[in-house]
Amino acid sequence: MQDTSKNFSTLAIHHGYDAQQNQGALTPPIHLTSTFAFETAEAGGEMFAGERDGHFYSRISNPTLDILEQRIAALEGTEAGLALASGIGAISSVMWTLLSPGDEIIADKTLYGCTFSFLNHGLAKFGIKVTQVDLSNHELLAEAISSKTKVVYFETPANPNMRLVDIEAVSKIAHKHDVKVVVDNTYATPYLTQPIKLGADLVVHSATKYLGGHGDLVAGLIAGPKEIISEIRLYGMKDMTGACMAPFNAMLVMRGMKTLELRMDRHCQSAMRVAKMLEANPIVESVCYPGLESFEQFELAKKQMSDFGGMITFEVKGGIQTGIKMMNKLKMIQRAVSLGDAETLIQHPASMTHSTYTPEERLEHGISDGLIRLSVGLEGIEDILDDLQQALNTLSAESLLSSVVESAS
Ligand code: 7XF
Repeated sequence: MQDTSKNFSTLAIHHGYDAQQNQGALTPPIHLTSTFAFETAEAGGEMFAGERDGHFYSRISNPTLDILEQRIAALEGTEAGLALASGIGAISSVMWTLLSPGDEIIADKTLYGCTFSFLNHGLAKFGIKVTQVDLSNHELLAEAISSKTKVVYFETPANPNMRLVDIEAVSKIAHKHDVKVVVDNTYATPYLTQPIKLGADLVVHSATKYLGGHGDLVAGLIAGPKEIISEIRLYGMKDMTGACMAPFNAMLVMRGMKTLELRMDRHCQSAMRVAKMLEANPIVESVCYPGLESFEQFELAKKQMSDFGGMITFEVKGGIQTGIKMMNKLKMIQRAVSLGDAETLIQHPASMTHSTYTPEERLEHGISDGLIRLSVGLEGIEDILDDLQQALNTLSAESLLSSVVESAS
């Protein structure tokens, strides 16, 4: 449970670890072991029967992961956590635990590409009905819920188009029908939004992103009530996906989380500057950033997020062909998927992260082909702005030139 007497960073740095219990080692040891020796054969049997606490195999639990699990629970303000091999490992372990054939899941209209794929091509194949609705329309949600609905699932902000979902309002509706609410909190992180405090039941993360923060690992985390986390650990993760996290990665994620607050403050500050610069540029058609007054859900963003994050999407005039040209002119900013790293990353969702959707599906799910996604990194803000500006300037010069040529011919 969250220790409310402690500041966010204090929890991220200290929670769940006592150096004096570990020969004074300031940072937690990495328990590189697949199995654990039992004191007696009876003790082993009791652990397997769930009658005695302790670690017995690292696909189920490990002391290094245990600290990370306590930390994510503390940061999300809930009882328990679970560390997994990837974000998709976390999402799939949750779903295999909460859903059975014949059940229904309602997901938001816009989801990260492989989550969309897991739901529609994975769960659906096993007799689970997947319905995607725009969860910012609460009437649509109420209409979609049936007696078979077990889970409501969404990302907020959503990858890639930044749409927000009102966690409090959706949780109220879902709970009236005894439906569990699972929120992918990857974009906001617990530093900006704590879904469980707003009524959600479970939080999932791609810890590959802001929590790890350095682009050097793939990892997933889940947080929620002890009882559900235990079920996910002993069924979804242990038997269904086997997607356990490696102890070395747990150490890297914990190292990243120590500076989450500092990094997020910088990501937010820089993203706001970038969003304003883009909005003011005549070659830019539209910008989506929750901190802009022009953002359609600006009021909800202010209510639900303590700051507005490091992710921006935008479109340039001339559509994606011009957008691709612009991406190729960048000198420092890296053309890469993933997000939340120190490096500023740019990518084209339609051909990259969301290419698991058909073009028709992308249209239906609000993912425009012209969209460009920017993960604003931690470099000097002037250098980020300069790189974007020089790339946009080349487009302006080219379009000016082509209009001169057109008018002369
Ligand atoms: O399994 P992963 O650790 O890669 O996490 C999956 C995942 C889950 N939820 C959200 C909101 C995500 O953004 C992701 C991964 N997204 C990356 C991206 O959008 O760039 C993946 C690169 S293909």
